[in-house]
Amino acid sequence: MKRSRMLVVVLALLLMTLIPVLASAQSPEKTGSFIIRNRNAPGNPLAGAGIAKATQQLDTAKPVPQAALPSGVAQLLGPAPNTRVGTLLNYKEGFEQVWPFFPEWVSYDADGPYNGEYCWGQNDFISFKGDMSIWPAAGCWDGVDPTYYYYPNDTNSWTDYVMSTMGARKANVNFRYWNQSEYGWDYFYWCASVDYWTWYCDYHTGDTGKWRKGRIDLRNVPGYGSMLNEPAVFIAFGFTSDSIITDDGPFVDDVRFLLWD
Ligand SMILES: [Ca+2]
Ligand SMILES: [Ca+2]
Repeated sequence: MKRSRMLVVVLALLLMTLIPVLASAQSPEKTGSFIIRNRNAPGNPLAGAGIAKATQQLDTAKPVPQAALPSGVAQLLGPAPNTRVGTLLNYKEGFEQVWPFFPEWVSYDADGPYNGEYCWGQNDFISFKGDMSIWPAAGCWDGVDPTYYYYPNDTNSWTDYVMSTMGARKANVNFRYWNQSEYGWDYFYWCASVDYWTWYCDYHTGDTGKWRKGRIDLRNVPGYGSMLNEPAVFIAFGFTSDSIITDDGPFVDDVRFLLWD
């Protein structure tokens, strides 16, 4: 009897010493590429939680060879000199002023008022620079403050920016992001599209643990190729969550659009 009680005590002590070890274990995270077709169609199975699930299935699917990238204008012209900063466009958005503003930026809930109407909006919970950043549930009718709330379930929140890349030999979108989302189920996306229909995206799911650099290189968009010399290129930040378990989610700041001729 005494011995078994001792065993329980020893086991309990062992568990208590393990708790900090488990707590300090690195949170999982993952990035990758994903193509979203017909993002905003009503009833699109790839909307909201559907996109999250499809992304998860993609991760377990066999790798499919990507189509050969079309030879971009940039390849013909060779590397652009890197000494001039954004000769065609040098637009920096730190979300310190009123945002979003039309017509360049839109922010919206892709499934409308279903499950509440949330979209990207400004917040001062955390920021990379200045006081403000954007967060996918801070805007629109049901928007909340990330100081007090996690992102909602079934989020399908997007913000799109449109610009021309005509005459550009090089075009980058650089930004900073900080994400803490349910690993494997809730996804932060950064995407580019030339038709507002098919979106070529990179994603992050899990915990960055810090601010991280993100980039869209429009000379070489994964799965598409060059988006240079297009009258309209759409850039999107998106966030989708499934129907259970929430967290802090993604914050985006210090977005810089740079186009060189
Ligand atoms: Ca800021
Ligand atoms: Ca979730």
